[in-house]
Amino acid sequence: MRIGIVCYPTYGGSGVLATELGKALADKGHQVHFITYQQPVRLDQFRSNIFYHEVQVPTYPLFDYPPYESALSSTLVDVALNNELDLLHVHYAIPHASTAFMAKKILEKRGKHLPVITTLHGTDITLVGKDKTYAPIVSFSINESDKITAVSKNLKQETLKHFRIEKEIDVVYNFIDTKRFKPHDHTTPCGNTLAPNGEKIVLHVSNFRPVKRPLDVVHIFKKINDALPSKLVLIGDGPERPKVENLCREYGICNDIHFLGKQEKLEALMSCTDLFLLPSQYESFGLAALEAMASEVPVISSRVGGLPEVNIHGKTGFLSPVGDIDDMAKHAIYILSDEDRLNKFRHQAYIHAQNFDIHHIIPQYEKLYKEVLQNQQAELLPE
Ligand code: GMT
Repeated sequence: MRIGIVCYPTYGGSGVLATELGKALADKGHQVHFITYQQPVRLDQFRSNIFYHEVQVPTYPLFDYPPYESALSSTLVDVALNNELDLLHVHYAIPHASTAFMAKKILEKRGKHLPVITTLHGTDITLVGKDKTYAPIVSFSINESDKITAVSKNLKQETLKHFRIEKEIDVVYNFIDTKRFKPHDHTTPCGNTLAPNGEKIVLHVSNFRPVKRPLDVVHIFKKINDALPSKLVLIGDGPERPKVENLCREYGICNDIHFLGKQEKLEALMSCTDLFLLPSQYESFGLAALEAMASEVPVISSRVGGLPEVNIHGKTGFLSPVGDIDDMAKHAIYILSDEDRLNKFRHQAYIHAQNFDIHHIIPQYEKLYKEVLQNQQAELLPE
């Protein structure tokens, strides 16, 4: 198949997922065309069957807001025609689903039918999408998609709760490449560098937006650090980071915290970690938690959104109410304070993560693609 993929090219989970999906489809022989405003972060090296089309957004003195959606729609039309795309798979509803709809309509006028699959990722529904500024276009463009998928059962329910959706939503879970994110390797040098005296290493990875509650991470770590020798590794960057740094200073624990900023080779760092913290206000799924679990790292998270579908309480880690720092710290100390217990949680996290192996999930997307193409052929046949 010739597949167009539209996503945010930045460090967010939806862009990561879309890029990994495209790479896996290309490895299976599909021709994959990424259409984004910059090269997706995980599209970092040459691979056959992958093409990248940059969306150019011309500016003009009249524009306070350059019309990105128009530029994207026009690029989609151009790429679809010139590369004979069979379908378009857009990730994150805003503005990708509505721009895809516009492109589809333009293409219809030119005699080309281009089915659109929309994958909902999270805040495109739960935060931004349901804001009344965007809600009408979100619900319209979701309903106009030929297939809709959500990355967890919870996100499907949230979508049905907030929007009048007239179509079936298929749940297709996020996935990980278990060859890339794999078990703890005690010989990796990063452990020695980050924790030279054998301290336990606690990790948090996010874009440091308020929804991730990164301040809770520091509060939880302070309690862990009071109980046992430990280091906190923070990966990512975003608006809450200055507050996080201030809190470390207030607590006087900056020497035990490593701010590593944005990192591309996450797997190397995850593999030398002992525990992953994700105390978010909401997560439709929590891809970073799954990557940690596949690396044999147990997870302490909030009990919210799709996290209970990923992190199994008492097995792969623990879940606590949002903001319950004491409970999260208690669970973290429980896991970290006993080596046998830690190893048991590690193993259970690893085993559960295998359910989300890329090889189980890619065929589910391929099946949906085949369905939309068959439906389209059936619609085009004369009665
Ligand atoms: O919605 C966002 O926060 C952005 C989005 C992203 O691009 O990172 O994250 C969402 O999609 C990820 C991939 O499907 C999920 O793993 C995240 O849980 C989800 N984030 C939220 O729901 C807050």
